[in-house]
Amino acid sequence: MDPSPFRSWRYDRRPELFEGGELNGRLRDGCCPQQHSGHPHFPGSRLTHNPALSARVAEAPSPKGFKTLSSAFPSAFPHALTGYGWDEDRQNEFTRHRDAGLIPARIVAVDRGQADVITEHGPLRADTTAVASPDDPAQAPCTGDWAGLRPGDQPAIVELLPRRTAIVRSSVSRRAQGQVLAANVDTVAIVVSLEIAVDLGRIERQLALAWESGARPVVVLTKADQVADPGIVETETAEVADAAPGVDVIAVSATTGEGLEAATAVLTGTVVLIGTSGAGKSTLGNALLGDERLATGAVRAQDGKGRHTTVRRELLALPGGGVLIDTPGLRGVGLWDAAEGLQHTFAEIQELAQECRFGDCVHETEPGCAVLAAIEDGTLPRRRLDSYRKLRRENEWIAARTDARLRAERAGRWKTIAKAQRQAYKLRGGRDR
Ligand SMILES: Nc1nc2c(ncn2[C@@H]2O[C@H](COP(=O)(O)OP(=O)(O)OP(=O)(O)O)[C@@H](O)[C@H]2O)c(=O)[nH]1
Ligand SMILES: [Mg+2]
Ligand SMILES: [Zn+2]
Repeated sequence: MDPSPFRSWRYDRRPELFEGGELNGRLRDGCCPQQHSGHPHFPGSRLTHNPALSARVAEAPSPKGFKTLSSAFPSAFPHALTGYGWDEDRQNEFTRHRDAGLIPARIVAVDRGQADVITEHGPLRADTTAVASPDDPAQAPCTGDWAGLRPGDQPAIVELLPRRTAIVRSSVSRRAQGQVLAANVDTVAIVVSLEIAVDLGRIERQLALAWESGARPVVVLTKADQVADPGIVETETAEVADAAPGVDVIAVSATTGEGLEAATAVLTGTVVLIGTSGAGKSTLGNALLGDERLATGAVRAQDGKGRHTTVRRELLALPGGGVLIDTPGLRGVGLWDAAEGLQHTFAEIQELAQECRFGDCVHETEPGCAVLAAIEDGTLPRRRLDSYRKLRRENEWIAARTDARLRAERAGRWKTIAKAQRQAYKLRGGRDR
């Protein structure tokens, strides 16, 4: 066995490669073979990699089989909404709605029965009653959705176009349901503050969610100016990069401007900012927008936590193309059917597992286990395997819970049918044998 097949993923710690200009240059040179097309990718400036291994992962189909998106919105397609991600496929998809008198609209923000949307005639507020989905929040209109809007005195959204990607987490309610955080996203920026100790497990959880969505994750470490020693920023970036194979990890400071050029280069298409309250999402958003459009708020002095300043998801056009979705701070992120997302998140463990002697190895005590051997020789941190196990267990638990609910619902339906049959039988005088 190759002594450390996943060493290839390790972050290149050379500080000179960490400058935005260098990163930009490398990206333009085509070091990233996928050109940020929604696949895992390997910008030459940040990761040293084993080409064979990278190619295998890079060629993996997008999680969930979602159609992958182009890195920037196609500018050649002439349409008033091109800057918002409208493209030729969408245009073709929309023909029948256009014939029915509808116009395309992208949902900017949703609140009780209404949505702010952007259309070819500019921004509008529209009714969403026709597309409400009280029983399944995952089907309800969401920021980033493309919709068919009936124009007029009382504009109304009457159709939702199929989503190409969707970030889904399990809802906080007791019913096991998926909740969509944002739709039709190309890049998920996982925003993490360097001001407080970095929680790798939480980043891995968000990476699983992001990969599962079909979009491309990027980790942005904010407030680099708050870390006194630049060496620490470098070490933390390297640590996070080790926990995020195939993902760009960029340290930024909205105060000094450090890393913002690099961030702009990789945050392309429809970008959603996710992370805990106070991580600096809206501040980063303002830096990318070049304008103080988003409200920001101070964090608590004692623990560095935010005060949930952003209260609704909102979509804004970025000056260099693409759009930005800012979101309220996540209190917790429950996984939702994220099996494939977990495989991407723990890609090096999947690679190692292929070398295990037994196909069904669970990497606990089996002889010839390549995963345990990697832990033994120090190339795989034990924490990674523990984190993978924990998240996989959680994912299986939520999946089982969902199945149980579906089974119960089905049983409920059968009960209703059986009851109706019994009533019909009674009406016929009990002679139906
Ligand atoms: N020094 C420094 N402070 C920052 C930086 N980025 C954000 N902050 C501060 O961190 C605090 C929280 O920033 P926000 O942008 O409001 O955080 P958020 O993630 O949007 O928080 P919620 O909207 O509550 O989810 C604010 O006081 C910002 O000024 C940075 O790069 N450097
Ligand atoms: Mg905010
Ligand atoms: Zn094994």
